[in-house]
Amino acid sequence: MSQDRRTPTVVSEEDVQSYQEQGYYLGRGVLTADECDEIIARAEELHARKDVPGCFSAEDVEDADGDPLRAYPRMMHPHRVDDRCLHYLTHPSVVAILRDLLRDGVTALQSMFYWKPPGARGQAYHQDDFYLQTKPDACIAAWTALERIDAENGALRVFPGSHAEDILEMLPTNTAFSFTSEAVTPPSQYANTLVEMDKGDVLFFDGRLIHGSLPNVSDARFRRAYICHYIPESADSYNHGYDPAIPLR
Ligand SMILES: O=C(O)CCC(=O)C(=O)O
Repeated sequence: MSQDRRTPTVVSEEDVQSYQEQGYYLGRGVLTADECDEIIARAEELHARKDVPGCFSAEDVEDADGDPLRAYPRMMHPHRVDDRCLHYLTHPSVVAILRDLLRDGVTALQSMFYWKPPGARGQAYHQDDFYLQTKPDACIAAWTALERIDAENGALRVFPGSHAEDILEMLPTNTAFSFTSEAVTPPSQYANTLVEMDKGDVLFFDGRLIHGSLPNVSDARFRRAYICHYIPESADSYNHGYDPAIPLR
């Protein structure tokens, strides 16, 4: 964890301490309903234009073969093709909380939009820094609920305190339940907790926190989320496959 170089401005000292101990902080009502609706509208436009490079093809969407995630694949880095998605990656309310939790400046590395339509599989347990490889301190996720999210439509499960672990081995997992094919086995001392969220809530979590998501078992509810990753300004190294990085100070 970084030295305490900054005094928190929007998050209480208790909440910063809890983030350091538990590995996550749930910010309630960080974005307004209108802001969430704007992100969804931008995603709908990109999806209609099939205009997020490398994410999905017209054939996938038109010939989904019963897989809701082929019709509605996650979109990677929409901020690179859409100015409003860039705005939300760098949203002042989100960045202020990130700075408080990290007690450092931040650099944005990634945005993703998940539709998670009815019937979609979840994502198996993992640690984000398996991918982002941030050192010496972890990256941080800002995971925004764009609508009500609960056990039925595929909420996140996190293992409080598990960010104390190093990066764990990823092993093959059951792809009937997860759209990713590898997972970590959470050490037995950690219990998981379901994170229910309302529209506009943002879950901030440490890149070493073990987490994953449930399948969406609802009949008709999507579970749309805007998911962004950042690294501390003081990071010595990270996976440069995520460049170009956007320093936010
Ligand atoms: O939103 C989800 O279903 C899982 C997302 C996740 O675990 C991640 O982005 O690291």
